[in-house]
Amino acid sequence: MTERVDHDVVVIGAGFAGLYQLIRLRELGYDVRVLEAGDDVGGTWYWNRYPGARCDIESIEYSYSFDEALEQEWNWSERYASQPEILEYIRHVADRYDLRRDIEFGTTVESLAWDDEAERWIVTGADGRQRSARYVVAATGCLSVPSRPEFDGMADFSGELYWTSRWPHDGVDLEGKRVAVIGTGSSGLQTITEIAPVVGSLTVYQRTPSYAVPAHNGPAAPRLEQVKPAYPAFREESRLARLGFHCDEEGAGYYAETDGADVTRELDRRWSDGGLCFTQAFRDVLFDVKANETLADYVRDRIREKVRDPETAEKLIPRSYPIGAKRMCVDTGYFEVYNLPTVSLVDIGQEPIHRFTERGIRSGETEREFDVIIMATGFDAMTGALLAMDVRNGSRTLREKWEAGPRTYLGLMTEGFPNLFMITGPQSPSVLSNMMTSIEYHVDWVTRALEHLRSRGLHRMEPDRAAEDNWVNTTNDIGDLTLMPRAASWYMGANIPGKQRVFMPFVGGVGTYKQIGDGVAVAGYHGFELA
Ligand code: NA7
Repeated sequence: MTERVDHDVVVIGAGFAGLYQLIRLRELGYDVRVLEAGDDVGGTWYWNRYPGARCDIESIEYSYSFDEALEQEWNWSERYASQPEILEYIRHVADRYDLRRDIEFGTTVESLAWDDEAERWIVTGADGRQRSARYVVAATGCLSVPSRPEFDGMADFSGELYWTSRWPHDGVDLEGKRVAVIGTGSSGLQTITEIAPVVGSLTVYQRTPSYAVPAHNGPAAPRLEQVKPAYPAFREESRLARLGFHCDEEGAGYYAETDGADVTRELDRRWSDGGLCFTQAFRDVLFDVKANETLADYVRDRIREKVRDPETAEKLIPRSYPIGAKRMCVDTGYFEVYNLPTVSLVDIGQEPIHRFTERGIRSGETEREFDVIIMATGFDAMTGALLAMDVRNGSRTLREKWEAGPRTYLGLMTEGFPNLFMITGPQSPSVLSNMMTSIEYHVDWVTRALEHLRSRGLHRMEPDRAAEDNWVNTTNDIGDLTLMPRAASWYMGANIPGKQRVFMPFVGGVGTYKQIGDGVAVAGYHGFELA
């Protein structure tokens, strides 16, 4: 029989969320164990090492705010940090707080079973080893389980096959090779832009074109100098902002109330600033079809300007969904890549992929030969990592409970599964926000809740059914007010065959969500049963 180790808290995942949770709980004297599938810290930034991988939230915002000394000492080199620099930052934090001694690497959690009598979770790893914990915090990430679409003949392909989300740690030599990329979301765009000048030839297989805004990346120094003297106040503004980072919300009016010249001026201004704040040009972009179309047309015109071949430009122009309803991309010369004589675009809509062959890919009537095929096909978002574990309380499983879509209260807990917390779970702003702001808020909320329980001699917490039902309805209702459900996006679960189509994130904004979450806590955890 294997020996079982008991802890106060087991945290699953050693990315930004898991590490911060460990720091907070350890300083309060909890016995915490972090279980991490990878061989080091970093989560998303540990796995996604593909060429060109980069954050599309600015470095001054996409970093921890809890440690003011760290905030002052760390100097980002670029406005948008690259994956290696973000990973270096996470490793620095792990060293600074000596975190690795409480983390077990190479440990994939397979199951979580609630022992109702002992009021503890039994956590079993893929290696069969068990731990028990009063509380479990799933810091498992929203985009951590790769989606791996199966094409006929995939196993027959004799060249190299890679997934951006599981890129080899020692890199891949692509120089001069014939390369195919399948997928044109953020990962695809970044990969394509980076490798295009290096490879011998590049063929991009596109199912749905993406809207992309230029990053205008550059040195971080000017922003750091501006922000550092008043960093705490800057962070507080981010916590109350709609997206969890600064987007000049006050400067944005309603499209319907703005005259034509001012519309163009505002779009030009945001376009030349660069980044995701372009979508915040007007308050009604996600509600008003006309406002949305105006932004979409603006981006379409920019694509036409950038791509020389009109036929290719038309293929690259998104038309089938509102701008912002799928995750916006931030690019650094993506569209211009198609002006290179070595790059070609295959529209899968016109020329469906039939199968992989020994030498390449057969689509439509054509077989193209490749040395390397790169899959940038995304993730089983938001629920994927939670449901990859067998989570059960007696005969009740989370998989069954969420069959028709996730059900949570505040995206933090789910009824029937006591003492199991989720960081950036479904029905919280998470993927619609600066993840760092959302992560820190959730970790602080969970920490405060555990302290609330401990100080009152309580040790069990669970949402009540009515509160959860209300929250699910609220999230759905707000989602339905927007144009977001009109896209077959991963926000809707639409990229995974068989997955229930439900709009998963809370679209009401980070600031509003914080007010609700704070209010619930202040009201003695209203909507939760504490025992
Ligand atoms: P995304 O945004 O989900 O992009 C995946 C891309 O792969 C997208 O263009 C998909 O087309 C395409 N795809 C997925 N499955 C297939 C199949 N079977 N055939 C052809 N094409 C396919 O993931 P990313 O990794 O790029 O970005 C994830 C997030 O990381 C990003 O939003 C940022 O938050 C950071 P589709 O659009 O579904 O038609």
